[in-house]
Amino acid sequence: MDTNSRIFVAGHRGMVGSSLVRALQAHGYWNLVTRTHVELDLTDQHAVDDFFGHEKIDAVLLAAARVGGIMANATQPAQFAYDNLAIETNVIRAAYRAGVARLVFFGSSCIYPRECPQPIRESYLLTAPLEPTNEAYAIAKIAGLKLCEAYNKQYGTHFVSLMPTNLYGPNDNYDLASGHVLPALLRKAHEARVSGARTLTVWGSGRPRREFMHVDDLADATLFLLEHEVDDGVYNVGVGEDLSIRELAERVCEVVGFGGELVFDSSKPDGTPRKLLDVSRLGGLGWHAHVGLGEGLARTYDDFLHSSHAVPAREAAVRA
Ligand code: GFB
Repeated sequence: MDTNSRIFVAGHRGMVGSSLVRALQAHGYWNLVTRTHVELDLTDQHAVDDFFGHEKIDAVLLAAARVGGIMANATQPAQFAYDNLAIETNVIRAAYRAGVARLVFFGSSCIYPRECPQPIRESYLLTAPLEPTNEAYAIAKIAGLKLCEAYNKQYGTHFVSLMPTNLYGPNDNYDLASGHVLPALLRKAHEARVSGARTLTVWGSGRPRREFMHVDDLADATLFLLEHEVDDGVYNVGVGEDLSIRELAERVCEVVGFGGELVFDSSKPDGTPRKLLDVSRLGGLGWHAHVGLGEGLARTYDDFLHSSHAVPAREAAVRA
C-alpha cells in the first residue's frame, strides 16, 4: 500500500470509519473514496456492483455496519442480521470481482462464545454457543470473516479481518436506548451532574467485565496492517485489560465530576459475563494500543461536550 492507493472507506461517517479517514489523511493517504448512505446503499447488490465497476479501488476498509448496544441488538435481531449480511456479501464479492488487492473487514469481539476461556484467542471461534443478546449480529460478523477466508482460499485474495473489543470515541452513538454502555454512561453522568440529580442508573448488575479501546487505536492498528505484509486471517484488537461495568461507571463519574450514587437496574440484561481479548497475535507483529482508559475517557468527554448531545444545564434541569 502506498499513499497514492485509492482506498474506499465504507461507513466513513460512523465512529470507526471517521477515525479511519482521520488516520489515513494524517498519514498522507489522499486518494480516499467515500459515499454516504444516500449516495450508495451498500445493502443494494446492483448499486454496489455498479460502484465497484466504475471506481478503480485498490483497497477497501469495510467499516459500514449496523451496530448498537445490548438493547438494540436484543430487540432488532432481524435488522442486525440482514443489514450486516447484505453489506458484507455485496462488498466482499464486488471487491473480489473488481480485482481489489486488499480488504479489511471489521467484526466484533462478540463473535466468540459466551463462556470463553479468558483472554480470548482467535482460535476459540465457533467452539461453543454465542451470547443470546447479540447472536444475530455475531452470526452475521462470523459470516463476514468466513466469507473473507473463503475468497482467500478459493481465489487467492488477501482479505484480513479485525475483531476489535468494545470501542468508544468521537462520533459515538449517545442515544441511550440504542447505544453502547460507555457513551450512555458519559451522557447520563453529564446530565445527572448538570441537573443536580442524586443518582445515576446503570443497567444490569454492574458485574460483567468489558475491555474498552479508543477508536483511534483501531484506526492505528488498521494502518499498521495495511503498511505491513501480514498473513491473512483474523486478528483481535484490544488493549489487553478489562474492568467491571461498576468500575467503568465510577471512572466515568470521576471524569464528568458527578458525585452521586449508582443505582443498578436489574430489569436490564447483563449480556456476556466477560470478553477480554488475547491480543498477542497482533502484539507479536509489533502493534500495541496507545490510548489508556483515563486519557480516552477525558478526550471523549471533551468531544461529547462539543457535540449536540451535551445539553446545557438549564435544559437538563427541566428534563430531570
Ligand atoms: O455496551 P453494551 O450495550 O453492549 O453493554 P455489550 C455492556 C454492559 O454494560 C452490559 C451494561 O452488561 C449492559 O447491561 N450497561 C450498564 C449498559 N448501563 C448501561 C447503559 O446505560 N447502556 C448500555 N448500552 N449498557 C454489545 C453487543 O454487547 O457490544 C454487540 O450487543 C457488540 O453485538 C458490542 O459486540 C461491541 O458489550 O454487552
